[in-house]
Amino acid sequence: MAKQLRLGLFENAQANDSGTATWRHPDNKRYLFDSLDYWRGTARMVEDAGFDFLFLADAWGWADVAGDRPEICSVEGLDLPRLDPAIILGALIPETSRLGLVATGSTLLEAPYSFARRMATLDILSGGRIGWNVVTTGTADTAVQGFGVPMVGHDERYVMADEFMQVVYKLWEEAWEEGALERDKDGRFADPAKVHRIAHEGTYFRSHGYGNTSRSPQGTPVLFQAGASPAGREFGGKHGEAIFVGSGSVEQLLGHSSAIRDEAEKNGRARTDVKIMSAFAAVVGSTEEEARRKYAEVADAQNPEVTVASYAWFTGLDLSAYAPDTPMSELSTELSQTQVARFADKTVGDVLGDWHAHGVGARPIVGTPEQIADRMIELADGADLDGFLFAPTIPPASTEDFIEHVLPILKDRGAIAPQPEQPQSLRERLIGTSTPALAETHIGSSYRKSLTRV
Ligand code: 9WY
Ligand code: RBF
Repeated sequence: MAKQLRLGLFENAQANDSGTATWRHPDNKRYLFDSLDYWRGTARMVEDAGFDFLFLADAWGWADVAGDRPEICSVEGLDLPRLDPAIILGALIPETSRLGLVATGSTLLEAPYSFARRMATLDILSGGRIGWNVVTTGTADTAVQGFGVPMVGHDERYVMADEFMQVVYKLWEEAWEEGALERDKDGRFADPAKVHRIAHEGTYFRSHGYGNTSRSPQGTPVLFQAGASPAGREFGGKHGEAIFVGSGSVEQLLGHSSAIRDEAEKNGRARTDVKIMSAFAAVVGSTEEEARRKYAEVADAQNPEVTVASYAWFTGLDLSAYAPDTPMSELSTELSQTQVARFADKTVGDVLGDWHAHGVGARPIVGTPEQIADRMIELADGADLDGFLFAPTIPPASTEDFIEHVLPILKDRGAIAPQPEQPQSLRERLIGTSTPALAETHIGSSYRKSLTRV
C-alpha cells in the first residue's frame, strides 16, 4: 500500500513569486492577484480536488541593488505590490468548508498581541481551519526601513521568534480556557474563573493583562515553518508541526527531513510529530517533448536583470558585482541563508544561469503525468516525506494541469489521503491529532491551564 500523501498549494498574493517573472505568459492569471475572483477560483479548485490546504507566502521590503530598487522591479512586478495574506484568508472562509487556510506571518515585523488576535479571529470564523507559517523574514534589509525598526541579525531573529512564540502561546493557550464562554442569557456570558491574566516581560516583547480574543477552536493555529538554515531547523524542530523543505534529490531531501526529525526528538517529540512537505513544481506535457517545450516558454520569459534583482531581494547580494567564477561558498548573507547554502558547490555564474525559470522556488519536474507521479512517489518514499506543497510555475494553469493529469494517477495508486467526510480542524486533518488542540508533546500545550499534565 502506497504512503498517503498530503497536498498543499503554494500561492503568493502578488503578480510573481519565488524570484521569477511569469506574469506575461498567456495562461498566467495571477497578474490579477488583486481580484477576489482569482482567489475564490483558486481556493474552490483545490478544495474540490482534495488538497489539504492553501498556503500563502509573504514577504516585506523590496529588492535593493546598489542602494535603490531597480526599475525592472516595477516593470516586471517582481517584489511589489502585494496584498495582505491574512485578509485574503478571511475572504476565503465562506468560499470553502474543508480546506485548510495558511498565512505567512513575520515574527520580526508583527506585534504579537495584535497578531494573536488576527489569527484567533480567523480560526474562530473558519471553525479551526487556520495555519500560520512562522517566518523571521528573509527579505529584511529593506523591510525594516518601511517599519522604521532596527535590523536584527539572522540567528538573533530566531531567538526573537522563540520569544514571540512564548507571548502568543500565553495568549492562545493560557489567557482564555476552553469553555470560558457560556452565553447564558439567564446566567453569565463568560466564566471569570476561566479568564486569566498573562504576563510576559522579555528581551524583545512585553505583554501584560487579558487576551483580546477567547480561545479559538485550535487555540494555536497549526504551526508551519520553512527556515532551512541551522537556526531555522532548530526552531522548526521545537515549534513546527508542518515543515516545508525546498525541492531536491532524494538524498538532499532525506538529509533535510532526518535533520528536522532529529531536532523534534531533541524537544521531546516523536519523529513523526512533524510533517515534512517538500516544495514541488511540475511542467506537465502529454509527451516529454511537449513538456520540454512548455518549460522552454517559462525559461524564455526570464532575463538576467530579473535574476539579479530578485536574488538581491532574498539575500541582499548583488550577483552582477562578482566575477562569474567566484565560488558561492565565499558569499554570506544575514537574509535568507537557504538561498546561499543551496548553491554551496556552485559559482556566481552558475547561479545566474540556474536561478533562471525557478528562482528561490522548486526546480520543476518536466515530463508526462506518469513520470511526474512516479517521481513524487519516489521522493516521498526515499526521503521520508509526508507530502508536497505544489508551487505553480504559471498560476493557475500549472495547478489545473496537475489536478487534471497527475492527481488522478496518484489517487489511482492510493497515494493521496482521502478527503475527511466531516469538516475537521486543520490540525486533525494534517497533523493527525485526535482533537483540534496542540499535541500534548508540543511545547505550546504546556501553557494550557486546563490541561492536566502527567
Ligand atoms: C520564507 C520555503 O534563513 P532561513 O532559511 O532559515 O531568514 C529567515 C527566513 O525568512 C528564511 O529562513 C527563509 O528561507 C524562509 N522562507 C521559506 C523557506 C523555504 C525553504 C519552501 C518557503 C519559504 N517561504 N521566508 C518563506 C516566506 O514566504 N517568507 C519568508 O519570509
Ligand atoms: N522566501 C524567502 O523570503 N526566502 C527564501 O529563502 C525562500 N525560499 C523559498 C523556497 C521555495 C522552494 C519556495 C517554494 C518558496 C520560497 N520562499 C522564500 C517564498 C518566496 O517564494 C515567496 O514567494 C516570497 O517570499 C513572498 O513573496
